[in-house]
Amino acid sequence: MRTPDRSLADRLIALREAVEVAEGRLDAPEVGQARAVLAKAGAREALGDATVVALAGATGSGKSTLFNALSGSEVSTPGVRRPTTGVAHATVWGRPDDGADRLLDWLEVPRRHRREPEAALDGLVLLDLPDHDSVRLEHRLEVDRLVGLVDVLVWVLDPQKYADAAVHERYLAPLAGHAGVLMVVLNQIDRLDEAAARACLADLRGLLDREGLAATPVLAVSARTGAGLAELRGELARRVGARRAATERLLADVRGSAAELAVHCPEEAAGSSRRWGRPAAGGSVPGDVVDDLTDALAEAAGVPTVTAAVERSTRRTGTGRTGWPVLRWTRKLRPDPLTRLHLGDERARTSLPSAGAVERARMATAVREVRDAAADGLAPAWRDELRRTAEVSEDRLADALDRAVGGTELGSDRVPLWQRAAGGLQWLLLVTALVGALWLLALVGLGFFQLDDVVPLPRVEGLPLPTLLVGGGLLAGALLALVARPLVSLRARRQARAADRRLRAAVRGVAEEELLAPMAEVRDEAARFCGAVTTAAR
Ligand SMILES: Nc1nc2c(ncn2[C@@H]2O[C@H](COP(=O)(O)OP(=O)(O)OP(=O)(O)O)[C@@H](O)[C@H]2O)c(=O)[nH]1
Ligand SMILES: [Mg+2]
Repeated sequence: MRTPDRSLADRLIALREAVEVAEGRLDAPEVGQARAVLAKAGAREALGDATVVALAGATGSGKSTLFNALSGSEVSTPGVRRPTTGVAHATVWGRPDDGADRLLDWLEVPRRHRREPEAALDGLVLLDLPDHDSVRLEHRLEVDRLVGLVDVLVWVLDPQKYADAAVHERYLAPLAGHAGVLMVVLNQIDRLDEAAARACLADLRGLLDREGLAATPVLAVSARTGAGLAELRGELARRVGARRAATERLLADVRGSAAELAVHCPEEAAGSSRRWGRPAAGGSVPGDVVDDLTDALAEAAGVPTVTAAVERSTRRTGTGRTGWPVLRWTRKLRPDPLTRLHLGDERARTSLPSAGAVERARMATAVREVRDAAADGLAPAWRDELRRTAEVSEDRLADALDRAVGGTELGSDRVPLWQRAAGGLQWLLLVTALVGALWLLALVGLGFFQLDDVVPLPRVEGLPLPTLLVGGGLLAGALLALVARPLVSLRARRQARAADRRLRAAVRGVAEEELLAPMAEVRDEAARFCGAVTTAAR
């Protein structure tokens, strides 16, 4: 299988993401190993596998001329008036990729030039720095900044100023511990005859040895004639090669570490071009499993108790309103089943009975089913994480459910028009019966005083009117109550169903917030982790 052309930088970014996701979630030794690889890579390597070589030195030593000679074209303008070079220039060897550009962005080198690929020097980024002893402060600052960042520092000296104390004290001596990153070039060697050149080189060598830079190579070159440039190129190629090897080692480390992390990702079917899969993110729990969970939670939260109370309470008030006024007061003796539950206060716990063993067992089963569905396609470590998440969620569930049920609006308090009308009619009928009764009473009184013949008794169809009023009023009232009863029941059932819907929606909301969302988050994280691991490993 061909290794995809992915830069070390991209792989490191991916590995870092995988470690970030795994932090605090995956308890596995591979995560620690990946962290160690990242620490080894450091910040500089994350920017690419280029070798940054900077030419530094005093003004007029010939840095820009040497830079151009190495670059093979006039990139940096050498000048007669000193100092010339104000900002760093760069030449990049090798195929264009954004790695070197990113690196130069990071180094803040704006002027860039690209060279044709040249096998030995591929990956070399050569910088021409402003002079170090510049009178202009910004030049000095630029040099100081870049000297600390580059991989190889080529210090360019000239025969006149090679022993300059400023260079030796400020730059070369402090680099004694880093002799490996330093090279010293004695430029303008064409200006000296052979004997003088040898003497000058010997003197410089002794100077460096005394400063603890015995391991630092010194090369004599002439940027103008090209003498010694081949050796300089050779030395640079060696450094580039070493760095490339180090990069390759790091690349292998990163890929190896990512491959180890990949045990926490599902393995795809053999024969597939991709070895590791990525679990689907987000809501993977099937609808019917969620429905089961909602049912179980609703039962455990006492939703059936509440809906039954809603039905009874609605029927109670309905019959109270439309029933026979004579019997109405008896209802007042029984308390409203709904008020007894103390719903509607979100701060306090309701008086709903807590779930019994059966409900609790059913709830646990439903939670387990949801968890198993969410764990589908996840590697064991992520399943563990999912289990921990579910446990935390379960602890919070009971309180959240009670709050949700207590805070749900159960139905409108609006009295239906027909119930109002029926109630009014009941009163009217009662008054009618009362009028009839009073009339009869008056008739009894008149009879007692033998006066019943004086007042004529109106009759309807042969029946005396007061008797008709009493009988009709009472009978019609009872009949109205009887007719209203099924309508009241119908309304009560409807109210109960509406309350049930609202309560279930609230319970579903709790399930979503406390259980499904945290689990989906674990899945998302697992997907992110496996995506990053795949990027870093393949
Ligand atoms: N004879 C001779 N002259 C050289 C050589 N290299 C550079 N020069 C000359 O030295 C002068 C300074 O060269 P630059 O390359 O501009 O020097 P620099 O180090 O870049 O100077 P700054 O940018 O000011 O720091 C120029 O006139 C070059 O032609 C060399 O090898 N031999
Ligand atoms: Mg210059």
